[in-house]
Amino acid sequence: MSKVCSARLAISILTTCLKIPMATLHTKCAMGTYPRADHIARTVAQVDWNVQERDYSPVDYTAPVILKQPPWADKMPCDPGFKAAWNTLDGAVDRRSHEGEYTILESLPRNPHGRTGIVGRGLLGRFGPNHAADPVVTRWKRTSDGKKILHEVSKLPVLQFVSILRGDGGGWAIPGGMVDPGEVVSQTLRREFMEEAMNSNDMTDEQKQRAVQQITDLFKKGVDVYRGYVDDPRNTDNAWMETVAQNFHQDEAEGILTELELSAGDDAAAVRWQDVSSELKLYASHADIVNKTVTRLAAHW
Ligand code: RP5
Repeated sequence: MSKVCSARLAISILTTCLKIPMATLHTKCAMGTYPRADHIARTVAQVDWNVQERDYSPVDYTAPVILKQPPWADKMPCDPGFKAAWNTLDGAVDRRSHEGEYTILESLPRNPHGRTGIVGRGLLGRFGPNHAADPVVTRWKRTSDGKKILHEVSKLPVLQFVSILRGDGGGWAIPGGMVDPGEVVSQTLRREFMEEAMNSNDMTDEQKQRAVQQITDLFKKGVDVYRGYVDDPRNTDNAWMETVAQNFHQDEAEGILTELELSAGDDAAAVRWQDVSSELKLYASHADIVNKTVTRLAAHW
């Protein structure tokens, strides 16, 4: 096999491994009421755009916070100043999707994973993909004398990851956040972890310097575990979340994680090391992302 062919094969195997099964990827954003807007209910009989749903009448909803046109959001389509270059890097705004090219219908992007019961942007700032980054920081669960704890049934080592309680009522989650225009994902991963899981915004200069050093060391060895669509309850037919999730696993030998001083900050209401298993109930499709990490590290699930 030529070098080019084997490189292509490796990329395609990697991309397949990074995917989450379609069935679990579009559930939370296709049912129930919209976050922070109980009066907005989703009614979706057929998620798949290829299956006709004659009576499909999605609610048009863009949250008041977005209607105020904050700098991080697109203008309203009716605004003469609104213009966007879809499926490409549009100035500093990345409008490309990890899922491939998305369809434009009536001048607006269409959710590549199907119907959501809502048109407009809901709580999301951008039409099309809204890019986030999720740091999955893990360690092995250990006894007080340092031995790895094996699960009594699976006999596999139990993993722990740093999770935050979202301040918006969304529950426990990976401490991820939005990629700012022009920001590279590696920066977002560090920034969000430091803000949400270490409360870096309230640190003294000296504390911050120490934390930056720790995180720089730990985040040197990130491994991609997922990139693509997120089953985020804020998704709509025209706006959706996508993420790049990387695993930062620290083995005891290097000792950095044991010293991490976790403290909830920014949008997080609490932070903790959480045992990983199939019982995990996390925000959006974060449990699937953690599961990718479990597979990578051959941990208990
Ligand atoms: C999720 O929303 C992403 O996976 C990421 O964790 C998060 C980003 O949104 P905010 O936490 O900034 O609201 O879809």
